[in-house]
Amino acid sequence: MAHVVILGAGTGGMPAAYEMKHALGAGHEVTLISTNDYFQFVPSNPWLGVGWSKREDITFPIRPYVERRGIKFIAKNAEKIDAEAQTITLADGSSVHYDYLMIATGPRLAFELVPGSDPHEGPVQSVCTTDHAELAYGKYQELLENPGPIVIGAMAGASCFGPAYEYAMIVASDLKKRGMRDKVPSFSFVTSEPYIGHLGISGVGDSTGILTKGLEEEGIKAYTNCKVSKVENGEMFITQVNDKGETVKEFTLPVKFGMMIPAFRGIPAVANVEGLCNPGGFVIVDDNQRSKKYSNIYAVGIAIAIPPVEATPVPTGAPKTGYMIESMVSASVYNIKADIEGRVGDKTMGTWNAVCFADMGDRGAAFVALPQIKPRKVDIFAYGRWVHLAKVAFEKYFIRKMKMGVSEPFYERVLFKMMGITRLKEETEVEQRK
Ligand code: FAD
Ligand code: DCQ
Repeated sequence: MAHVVILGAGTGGMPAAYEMKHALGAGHEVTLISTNDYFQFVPSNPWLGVGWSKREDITFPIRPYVERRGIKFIAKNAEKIDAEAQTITLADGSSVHYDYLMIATGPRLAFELVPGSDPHEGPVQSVCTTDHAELAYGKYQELLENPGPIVIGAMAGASCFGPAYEYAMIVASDLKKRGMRDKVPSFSFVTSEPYIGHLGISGVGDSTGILTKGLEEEGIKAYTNCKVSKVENGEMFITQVNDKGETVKEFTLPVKFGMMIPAFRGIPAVANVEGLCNPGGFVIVDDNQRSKKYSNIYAVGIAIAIPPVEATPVPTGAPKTGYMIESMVSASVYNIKADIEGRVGDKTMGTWNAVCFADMGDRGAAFVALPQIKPRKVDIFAYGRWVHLAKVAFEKYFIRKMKMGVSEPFYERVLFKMMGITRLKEETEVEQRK
């Protein structure tokens, strides 16, 4: 009997636990370990940051749902992984032995790279977690009482740009609804991207045109190729570079309320494993999601190292979006099962299709970028009210799916296949990844 441990119960880990248990059945043991005892639907966190959603709308307790499916659940932070001994030490000093480990620990938010940018320290907030988004909402309410300049955007080294645009647009939309847009003296969008709509993937469809127009219509002034060096006494210190990376301007922007997506790094317990990770603490995996160093460790989601789509003047990374993560999960589950069953050489790879919904207020943007690196077979950026409605529906659908304990229902597979999007290479062209 093999024991598979899935570390991290987020967008990757939660469906991974269900899929792994479903694949292995009663003959093997699956344990899910995660810091918090609740699941959060991360893509909806920006909504909490303006009070459009509440914690209870997008979170639920993990234990009853996974236990019903025969998965063991431990709500504790993993402090250390001993890859040689195959054990994980938890926050209370207890340890868990694994035969296979799937790492799905997501990002560590690297606020320390920009002094003064920690949401607990100053005006710059985060919407990356439910806790942070609630804190941001508190600060936003203070802004509504006493309006001042707003700065939203993404730090140097960020890879997840969608939520920066989302949050800028929903804050603008909320201010308008409250009749307060004109009380805000300045509203800026400061990003490390070389141009608006780059999104860490060299743009997709007309993302540049649509997002540039969207920011303009909301009266948000955009600054690209920017590196924020610190936030101090209500000022954001910014260095702007040209396409060669040479400094062209150093300036400050006043900020009463801000939200900047930080650079991500790997979480400490994973980053500290000898030979497992790149310098950023992201797990180095092969085409089959397996660690290049430890053959019984797999990794999915933000926790893995993927190269940037292109080098940019201010460093940026490539995003890892939901569908791509689910494709990594399906591939890992397949490969772990094949390995447990001794089917040597039987392995598969995820398609890593970049498909995403982003909400922009009463409208939204959806993109499909296959593959992530140009030239692409599919390159669509769609904008409209239907995307806003689709994202709202997707949140309900995903949360329901995570309670029911299914990872990719039949109709979902059919629907995606109609759009030419699949999770595993057998079902589509391998070179989509290449
Ligand atoms: P996470 O979902 O972050 O899960 C990691 C889990 O590991 C967490 O539960 C965490 O508590 C746990 N963990 C961490 N450290 C430990 C430890 N030491 N021990 C035990 N457990 C640990 N993608 C889209 O496709 N569409 C979107 O609209 C979208 N919106 C996004 C909005 C925001 C604000 C952000 C930040 C990202 C968004 N993404 C979106 C990108 C991506 O889909 C999400 O970041 C996604 O949650 C990443 O999944 P993950 O499983 O890698 O990590
Ligand atoms: O898992 C997903 C997820 O949560 C992390 C999202 O965040 C909201 C997503 O957007 C997945 C799978 C998605 C993708 C949802 C399907 C988008 C389909 C877009 C079709 C566009 C055609 C132009």
